Amino acid sequence: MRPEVRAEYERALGRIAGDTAFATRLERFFTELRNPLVAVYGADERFPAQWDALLAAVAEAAAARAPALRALDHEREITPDWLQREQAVGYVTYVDRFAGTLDGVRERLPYLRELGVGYLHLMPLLRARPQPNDGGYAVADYDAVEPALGTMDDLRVLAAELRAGGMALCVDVVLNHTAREHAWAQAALAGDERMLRFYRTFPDRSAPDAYEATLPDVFPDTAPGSFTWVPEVGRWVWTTFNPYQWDLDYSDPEVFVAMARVMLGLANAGVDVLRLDAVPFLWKRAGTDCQNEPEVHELLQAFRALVRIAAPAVALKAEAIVSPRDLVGYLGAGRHEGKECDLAYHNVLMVLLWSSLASGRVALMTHTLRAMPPVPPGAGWITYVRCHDDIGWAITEEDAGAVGLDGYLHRRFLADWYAGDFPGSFARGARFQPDPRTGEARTSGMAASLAGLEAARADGDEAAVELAIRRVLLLHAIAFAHGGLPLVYMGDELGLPNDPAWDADPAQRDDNRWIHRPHMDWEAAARRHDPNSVEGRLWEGLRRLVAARRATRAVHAQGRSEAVWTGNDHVFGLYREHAGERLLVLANFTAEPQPVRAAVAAERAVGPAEPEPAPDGRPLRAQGDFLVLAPYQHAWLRG
Ligand code: OTU
Repeated sequence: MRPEVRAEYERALGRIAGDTAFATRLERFFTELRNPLVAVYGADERFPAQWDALLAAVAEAAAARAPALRALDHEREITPDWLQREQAVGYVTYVDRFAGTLDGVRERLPYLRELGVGYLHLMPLLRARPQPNDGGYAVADYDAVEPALGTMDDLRVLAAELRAGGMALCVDVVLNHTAREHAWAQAALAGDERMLRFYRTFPDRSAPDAYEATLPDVFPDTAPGSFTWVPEVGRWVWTTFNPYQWDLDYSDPEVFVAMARVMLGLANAGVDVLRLDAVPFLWKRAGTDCQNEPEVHELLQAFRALVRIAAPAVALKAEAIVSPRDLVGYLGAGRHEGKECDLAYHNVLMVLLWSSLASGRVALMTHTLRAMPPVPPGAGWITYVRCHDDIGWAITEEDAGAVGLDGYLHRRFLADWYAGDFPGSFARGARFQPDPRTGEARTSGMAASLAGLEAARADGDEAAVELAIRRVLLLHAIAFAHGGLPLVYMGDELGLPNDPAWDADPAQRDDNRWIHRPHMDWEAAARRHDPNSVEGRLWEGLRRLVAARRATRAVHAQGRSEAVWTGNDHVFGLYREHAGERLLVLANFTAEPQPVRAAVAAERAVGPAEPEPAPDGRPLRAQGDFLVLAPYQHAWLRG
């Protein structure tokens, strides 16, 4: 450290004298915190005061950390792969829709334990503006829980109970924007100049027009444009998402420090994983799409370092729904390696799974995954089949072209297929935010409905029901084996269909993502032990996957992961290797039996023995030189 930097470090250290663990972490991560902030704010005269405030906040948070959390800090420092292990399986749900309140969630924990869940992501639960509030993503107060769900104390109690049972808690930090009802925005509306500078605002259309020339529309249908005229301040406010979600201006160092305080507060309430919402949008630059700018990665590195100093048990998860090439950067690429987020959503895998299921072909998935850089050391993916948002068909022209497809036409095919508009489609989803200019659309729908279960049940077609169940399990099997922390979204474990009453609430009517955010159906859950019911078959299928993961060290997120050409365009191959174990998962993406040369397995010295019982529930058939997969079968061959 340079002498003047050392002086800053020693001042921070002095604030929490006697805590040797803190001193070690502060020294270790001091420049990892400082350098990116200097890179972004170094020339800003406001920076020195904010830097001092940040160090004070870090020291204060570290000093206030409860003994149980300090113990966890230590435990995770010596188990840095705690989110990457074969035991890790996550579950995602809305508090109100699952169990009414935070206390209600505590009562439902046995259900989650039975499924094998070790990580619980509760959807936005901080106090939001009144409806509409984008499912809680328009936060009015980061220091309070939404009153209908409980209090900050309830959150602390829940976190402690989860911790005692070995379950990690993930909570959203909506850091790109606040609700216009947040105190900062309210002060700005009342004429506070300093608070107005927390947001990006413009006196006239010249800058907004210039930005919009290269800005894509996130909600082209319901919230076109990225700026909202706010008469109270006589300015255009940057609103990437809805008009009531005001983008914060991270070029103001005080905004960074304010959000750092929010994160440290949640960490000390006992939250284990912070889901950083919409991170690609944090930095804006004229002439670009204002996503994935280099400054975003500097800011994320700084957030990571400050959490590591004050609360090392806590991990950061990036929500960056971007193209394959941009995605890996959020896990820390290049000079940010090992210094950025611990986890990032693998939206590319999600898209490819549904693409393969619609087409019955796996070449695009195999090629795209092979072309992606491996996860940087120490980081891991979040793997999932669907989420609370839409599926945006992020398939590039380049990847499509490499396997002889036209990217645009394939994206349109997928939107048509999953809306149920393509002849022969089994899906019952909906178009989300169709873009009239391009004809493209994203897709909403529950996994079961997209996979054909809703249509099959409506037709009373038992054979089709069986195929649909198999499809849901097939996609989860890849998510469970791929490498990363797999998430199950509430309802998919029971095959819950689209919510038929999703548009009953006028505040939600123009956002059909509510189709796949139903209330938990506890009557359906009660059928989960009936092996003949749909719920029972899905529940058992997922439990077999949890068991197969636990029994297979090769699924570790740090292990080697390679998409394999199987010689059959209908069968996906995924090879994993870790700690001396090998695993080849073969997955048939069609409703017909599909052969694969046994040599594909033999070359990798795996199989034919599967873990018992077979994760798919059906044994793998051998026929001469071939392994023959049953319709939508997934086979786990180990060596
Ligand atoms: C996120 O999604 C949340 O997951 C959404 O539920 C919110 O509406 C939104 O932020 C605003 O808070 O555009 O269509 O690259 O794609 O952040 C969903 C990231 C979104 C964005 C993602 C965003």
